[in-house]
Amino acid sequence: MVLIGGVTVKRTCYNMVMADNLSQMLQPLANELRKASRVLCLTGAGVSAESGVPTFRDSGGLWEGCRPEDLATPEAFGRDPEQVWRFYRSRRAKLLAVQPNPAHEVIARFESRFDDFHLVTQNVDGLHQQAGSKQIHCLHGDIWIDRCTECGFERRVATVDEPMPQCDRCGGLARPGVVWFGEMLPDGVFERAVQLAADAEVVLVVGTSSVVYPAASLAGLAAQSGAFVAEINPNATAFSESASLVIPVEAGKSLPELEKILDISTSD
Ligand code: BV8
Ligand code: ZN
Repeated sequence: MVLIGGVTVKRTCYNMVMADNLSQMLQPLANELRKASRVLCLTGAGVSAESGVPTFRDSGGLWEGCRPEDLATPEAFGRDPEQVWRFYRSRRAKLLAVQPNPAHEVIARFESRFDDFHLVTQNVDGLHQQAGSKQIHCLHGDIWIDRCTECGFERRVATVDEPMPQCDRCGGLARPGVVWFGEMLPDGVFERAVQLAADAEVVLVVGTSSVVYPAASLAGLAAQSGAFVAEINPNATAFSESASLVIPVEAGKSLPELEKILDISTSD
């Protein structure tokens, strides 16, 4: 059974639930947030979708027509660095033309609304940082970092000019500063995220298909630790049945509405 917007429905009719209004669906989440100090937001590519950034697995997504193993693994880079850089350069070029959307902006403002708010993101696009999020933990790195494959030297870039960037320090070939499949996550980041998930009172899981591990284990850990876990995603995911509440509405619509509800109650 899945609780959607306060209505318990069998999973089979998940997509048929027509919520009479978004505000009513969000009430249980708003009630939990009003009482909470420790709030965690876990995001994936879907939070950037309304900025015009393609997700990975939706139709028209980044993986459509290609295999992650051919573009997002150390082996792929070793085999054909030129092809991998073409993939990342085209993503950087798209990102230069987009802005954070209202979902990123609400999440950034939540930092000052709750005593202890943290954002853990799988995204590498930098849009949360552009929207002002500071309490941010990046599980999969940053697409705007070039990291030398020889000496490890890192530099932040803001343009897309060099086809195969060379290290400023040793001239070695650079790679994008992201975590590829089969690679460990940056030291300590996941461990910190586990602690935040275990301690959180309320967790918002926004815009992720919950298929990539270990990131996808965080929402379940929070639920098992007693947190109220709300999933904000127009589609069912691998986590939906474990959520305390599912809001089947885009993040760019549901998060501003949630903030409005919380503002009303604080102004009462
Ligand atoms: C690891 C960065 C330990 C780069 C990414 C065999 C060998 C080795 C490892 C494994 C193995 N088998 C499994 C694994 C683990 C593997 C894994 O999980 N594989 C999966 C495919 C099964 N994980 C790893 O390898 C990780 N490392 O395990 O290290 C280790 C090491 C060695 C050996 C053993 C263990 C590293 C994984 C990191 C991969 N890097 N990206 C880059 O960006 O190019 S993955 C990439 O996909 C993202 O970073 C993200 O993490 C992941 C999932 O994507 P999502 O963000 O969820 O996006 P998606 O498109 O899937 O979904 C979007 C969602 O948004 C949808 O649900 C949609 O409905 C929703 N949506 C759309 N619009 C909206 C919306 N929601 C709200 N509002 C909207 N408007
Ligand atoms: Zn170097």
